[in-house]
This record gives sequence, structure tokens and C-alpha cells, in this order.
Amino acid sequence: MSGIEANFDGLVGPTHHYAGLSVGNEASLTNKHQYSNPKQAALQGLKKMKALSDMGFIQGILPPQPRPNLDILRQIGFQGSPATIIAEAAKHPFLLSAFSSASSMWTANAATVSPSADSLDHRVHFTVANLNNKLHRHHEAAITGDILRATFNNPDYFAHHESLPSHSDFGDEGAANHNRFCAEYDQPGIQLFVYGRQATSNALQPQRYPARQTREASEAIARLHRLSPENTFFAQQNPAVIDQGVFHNDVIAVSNQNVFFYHQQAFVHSKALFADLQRACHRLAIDFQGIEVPQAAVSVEDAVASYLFNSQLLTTADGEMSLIVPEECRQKENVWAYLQTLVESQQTPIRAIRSFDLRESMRNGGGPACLRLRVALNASELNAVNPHSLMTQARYDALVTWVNTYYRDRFSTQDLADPQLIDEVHTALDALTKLLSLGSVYAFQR
Ligand code: SUG
Repeated sequence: MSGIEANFDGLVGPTHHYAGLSVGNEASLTNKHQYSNPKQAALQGLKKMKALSDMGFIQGILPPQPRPNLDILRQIGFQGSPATIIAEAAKHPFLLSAFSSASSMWTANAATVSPSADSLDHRVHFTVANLNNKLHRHHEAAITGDILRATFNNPDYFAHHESLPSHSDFGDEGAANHNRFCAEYDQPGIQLFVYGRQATSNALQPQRYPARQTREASEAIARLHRLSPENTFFAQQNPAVIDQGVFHNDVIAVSNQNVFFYHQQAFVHSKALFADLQRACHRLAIDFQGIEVPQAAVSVEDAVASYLFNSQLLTTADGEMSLIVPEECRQKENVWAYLQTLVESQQTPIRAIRSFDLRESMRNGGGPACLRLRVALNASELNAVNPHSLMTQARYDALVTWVNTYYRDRFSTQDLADPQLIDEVHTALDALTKLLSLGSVYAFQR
């Protein structure tokens, strides 16, 4: 085996709801206060995981986090029994929503991961994202770290780093702003970190929406992961596209092995960037191939509405590539026409398109690529992963039963005040950690 890329998807949590918490994320703001369906959301995610596993890919599962987060509600002064804390917090709906968000489902933001082939110490490195740009996401970091340590639990192979200092100058959103190019997954590659702004310079920044990732954060991760400077690049996302709703780079670009699929307006200084990448890839015998989607074919607005680039670009057993896109791409005529032409042209390795209905997650701005954390592994590293975190037919069946047992099928922000909810969530998560053999990863279990 020449190394694989596993996808670890976040299982949607039982409190999945639409609260309009993410300024800069158009879908989150548009769907504020709509009813959600947590059961359907979780089942849609599981269906994608199972389909990829059936296609022969290694598919992992990362569990949701306990919500509402009582610890943080206590930290901001709510006191008493869980029921009292929730009743008091419900008088501040924004706070209760933020600390009940199921946002950890988008595991592309859980951490940045560097494969062992790129690291000086030959271990797979994980740095948990601090997500400090959003109140409802910054409290994911600690539990995400515990979950990753329980899933990749062998220090001979896996190095886990705490999240970066929780200050906006070190804003870090994880793998959603990180790309890697390689010939084979277990061979040295080129890592490309994409940032939205440089904290030490006001020169180029979006005006309307926040730039969540800083260059300083990306540089810190490259140091922590012990990457070789000559194989590591930092590029700025075009601030104009952030202002149009591209809040993470994975909303406008996706990479796999030697291929980079991106929008014409994705980056500043594109020409220089691509010349650098070409040169560096050539040095490592990577046949770099950029597929630039012109604005004339798919506008940034259409890219944001369809989530064309929030797709998963995967190498199939025959060495060709498939693009896993959200159903919304099929519904946008010009996007779907572009994809048909791309495949039919046979000019690129992309030979098949598969669409998935992920509507529940999409309505909060989370497409196929947001839901997964990529981890490139060699055979020994894959062996060291908690085997119960990997998708099989039996695990899929057990997880579907688990969702059907514990999840509600209609949920609004009002339901967050329900005093039963927290027990319901804890009972569900306790059963889940047994199913995934993760041990007591949650504080409420210890
Ligand atoms: O951080 N939405 C998430 C979506 C994350 C998508 N991830 C990637 N692109 N990788 C976010 O904006 C919405 C929550 C709400 O409004 O209820 C939210 O957090």
C-alpha cells in the first residue's frame, strides 16, 4: 500500500440548529431561526460516509460534543443545577445558542493535519484549531483535542498540539485553509497554507466580513509540524471573495495529490503563487496540475451558492479522480454544465461527479468538504488508528439505529431551553462513545 488519505467526518450532533451565528457565512445568516431536523442531518452525513466507504475509501467518524456546554455557561456566571443554568441562559438566546451549537460537525475546522512524510520527526501532526473568530466555535478546541487524542492514540505515530493562543492575531480555522500536493500520499509533499489577513500588516484585508485565518497562525502551525520551509508556502486569499461569503479557503479551492481545483479569483498574486507551486512540485517529481475555473463560467456568487469548491476530490482505485459535490451544484444550471464539460473533456484527471444531499448542513454553510478532516496515513499509521472509529457496514447500521433512537426530527432555537435536552444529549453521547470504543472522552463521563 502506498499510503492513503482517510476522511474523518464529524457526526452531526443532536442540537443541530440554525441560529445565524456566523457573520461572513451567507447560508448561516440566511437560514437564521428556520426549523432544523437534527435526525435527518446526522443521517445525511452518515449516508455520505457510508457511500465513500463503499467506494473503497477509508472513512472515519468523529463524535459530536456535549451541548449545551454547561462548563462555559458556568464560566460566564450562570449558577445552580443544570436545569437552572439553562433556564437562566435561555433569557439570553444568543448565548444559549452559541454554547449549544453543533458546529463541531464541520471537522475541516477541527485541526490542521500534516502527514508524517512531510515532518522532520516522521510523525503525523495535529494542531487543534482555536476557531477564535466565532463565539460559538471557540469552545470546540479543548474537546476536539480530547477526541483526536482518543482516535489517534499512539505517540509513536501521532503528535498532538494544543490550539494556538486564543487571540485574533492567531486566528486559526484548521484544515479548511490548508492544501497539500503530493505524488503519493505517503511521499513528501508541498503544503500550502492560505490565510485571510496578516496580523502585523493592515495592507490587504476584507472590508465587509472577517478574515478568520491569519498568516501568523499558519506560520506557527508549520513550525509546530516541523515542516521543511522549502516545501511550505503561504498564500493570501483574495479579500474581495471573503467579502462575497468565502469565509474559508475550502469554499473556493480544493486539492488532491497533484491536482488543484480553484476559482480564478481565489488568491491574490495568483501568477507568482502558481509559478512557485509549479517549481516546488517539479522538485519533488509532482506533476502539478491546476484547474482554474473562470469567473465567466462560474461566478464567485455561484460558487458560494452551489458550494462547487467545497467538494471532495478523491483518487479512485483506477487512479482517476472523482468529485463529490453537494446536490446544490446540480441545481445551478451553469455549475452543473461546467462540471459536465469538465468530465467530458477528459483533459483533467476528474472523470466522475457524485452529488449528495447534505441540505441540513448546507443550510448552515457546511458542504461535503466542511464535514471531513483529511488524514494521510501510511499502513502502520492506519493500523494505529482506533479501529472502532472507522466505517464498516456493521458500524453504519449501529450508528443509524443510534441516531434514530436519540435524535429529534424537528428543532428550533426555542427547544434549546428544554430542560430535558441536556440529559437526552448526554445519554446519546455516552452510548456513542461505547459504540466507537473511545473511552470517557467527555468530562460529564468522568
Ligand atoms: O464556521 N457554520 C460554520 C460552517 C463551517 C464550514 N466549514 C468549512 N468551510 N470548512 C462556520 O461558519 C453556522 C452556525 C449557525 O449559524 O447556527 C456555522 O457555524
